[in-house]
Amino acid sequence: MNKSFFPKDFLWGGAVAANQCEGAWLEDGKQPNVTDICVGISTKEPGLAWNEETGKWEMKLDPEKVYLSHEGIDFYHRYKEDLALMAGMGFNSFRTSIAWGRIFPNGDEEEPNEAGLKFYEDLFKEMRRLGMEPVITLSHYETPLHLLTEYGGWANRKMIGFWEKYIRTVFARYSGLVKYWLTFNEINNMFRRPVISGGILDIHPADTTKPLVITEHDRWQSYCNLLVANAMTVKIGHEMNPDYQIGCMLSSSAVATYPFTCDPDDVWGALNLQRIANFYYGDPFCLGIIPGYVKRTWREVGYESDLTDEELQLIKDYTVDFFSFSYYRSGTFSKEVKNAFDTGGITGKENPYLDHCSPEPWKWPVDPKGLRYTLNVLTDRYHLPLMIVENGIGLDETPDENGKIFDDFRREYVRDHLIQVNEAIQDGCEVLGYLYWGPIDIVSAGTGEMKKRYGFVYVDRHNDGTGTMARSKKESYDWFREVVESNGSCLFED
Ligand code: BGP
Repeated sequence: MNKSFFPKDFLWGGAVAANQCEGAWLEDGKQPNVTDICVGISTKEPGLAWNEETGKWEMKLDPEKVYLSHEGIDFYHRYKEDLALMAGMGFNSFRTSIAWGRIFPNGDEEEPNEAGLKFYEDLFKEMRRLGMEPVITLSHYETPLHLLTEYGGWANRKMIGFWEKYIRTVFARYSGLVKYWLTFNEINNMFRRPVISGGILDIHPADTTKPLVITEHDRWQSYCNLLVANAMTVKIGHEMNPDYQIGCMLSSSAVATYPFTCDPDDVWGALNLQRIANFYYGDPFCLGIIPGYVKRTWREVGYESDLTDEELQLIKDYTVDFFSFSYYRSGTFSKEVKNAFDTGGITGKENPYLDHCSPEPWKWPVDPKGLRYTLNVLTDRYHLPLMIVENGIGLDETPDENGKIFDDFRREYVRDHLIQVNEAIQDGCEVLGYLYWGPIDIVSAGTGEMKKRYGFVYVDRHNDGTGTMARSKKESYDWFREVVESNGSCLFED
C-alpha cells in the first residue's frame, strides 16, 4: 500500500557532532579532545608523540596537515543561522553532541567550565525556540585528550568516575531543555578505532612509535568499563529526571550483513559479523547480558573480566530506553575475503544485486531495503523503540555558475530509504524518528575532509582550509522540507 504510516509525533530532523561542526577547538576554556589530533578517525597517524622525559604521550600536530575540525564550519559562532536553516526545513528535532572537553577541559577537574555549560544551554534553548527537540550525544568521539594521555582512557576504571561527574553535571544543567540523550556514539566501532572512537591509549606502550596499538586486555577492559558507564548513565539519568529517555547509539550498517552464498560458512560468518560488529554492545545495552560469544572470545584471548557482581547487576537492571543507530549501506560476508570497515559500515565482496553506489571516490553501495531489514532485525532482537540518528550520502559537490547544486542523487537516496522506513513501520517496528546525517555540510568523520558533503545546505569551505564559510541551499533543501511538512505523505503522491 503506497501511503504514509509515519506517526504524527515522528521526529524529523538532522544530526551533526560537535567535533565535526563547532570549530572553536580551544575557545572559552576548551582543551583538545581526541579528534582534535586527527584528520579523520580513519587516520593511521594521530598527532601524538612519546615524550621520553615525562614518559607520556603528548599532542604533536603535523604542520603539513590541515586539521579542518579545529574550525569546523564555525557552528560555535554561527549556530543561530544554521538552526534557522534547519527550521526552514520544518525540523522538529536536531541531534548534536556535547564536547566533553568544553565541560571538563581535561576531564579530571573537580569543577566544570561555566563557559562551556553556557554555550550548550544557549544552543539547546535556541533549538527549542525554533521548535526542535534536542537529541544530545554525550560522547561523539570527543573524549578529552588528557584522559587518554594521563590515564589511558576507557581502559582505566577511573574513567567511570570522570564520566559520572560529567553526566551528573550536564543532566542537572539541561533538565527541562533536553529529553533524549544518547550515550556513546558508535561505540561498537571502538575495536577498529580504539584511540579515536573509543578513547583508549596504551600509556605503557611496548613501541613508543605506535600510538594506535592497544593490548587485548585494554580492549576488553574498556568494553567492561563502558558497559558499567552506560548502565550508570541510565540509572543516574532516570534518578535525576524521570522524563529523560536514554538511548544507546550503535553503528548498525553491519546488522545488514548478507551471506554472499548459501554456503553454511558464509551464513555463519554473516551472523558472526553481526555479533562482533554490533550485537556485542547491543546485547548488554538492551538485554543486560554479556553474551556467551563474548565470553568465548575472552577465553580465547586470555582476558579475565573484573566486573563485580554489583556491576553485573547494574548492567542487568539499567538497560536503555531506546536503540538509536546509524545506517548507511549493507554489506556481505564471504569466507573468501577478509572484511574491512569504514565509517559507513563493512566492506567486502560487492553485492551483485545492488544496482548502484555513490559516485567516486567513496562508492558506498545504496541499499534502502537494508534499512528495512536492519529495523526489523533490531526489533525482533530487542523489542525497543528505534531512532535512526544517521542516514545520508556524502558527495563531492561544486556549485554551478549560478551557485546552485542539483543533488538529485541525495534526494533519491533519502526518498528510497524513507519508503523502506515506512514499510518497517507497517512491519511493526516502533520508529521514533529519522534524523538525516549531516543536514549541513560538515567535516567528514572518516576522512577529515570537507569535500565529502552530506548537506541539504552547502558550506563554502574546502579541504585546504579556504572558503568564506557562506551557507547556501542545495536543490534537495526544499524537497526535504516538503517531506517533513507532509509527515512523509508526499513520498507517496504521484
Ligand atoms: C559515522 C559517524 C558520524 C559521521 C558518519 C559518516 O561513523 O558517527 O560522525 O561522520 O559516520 O561518516 P563520514 O563522515 O566518514 O562519511
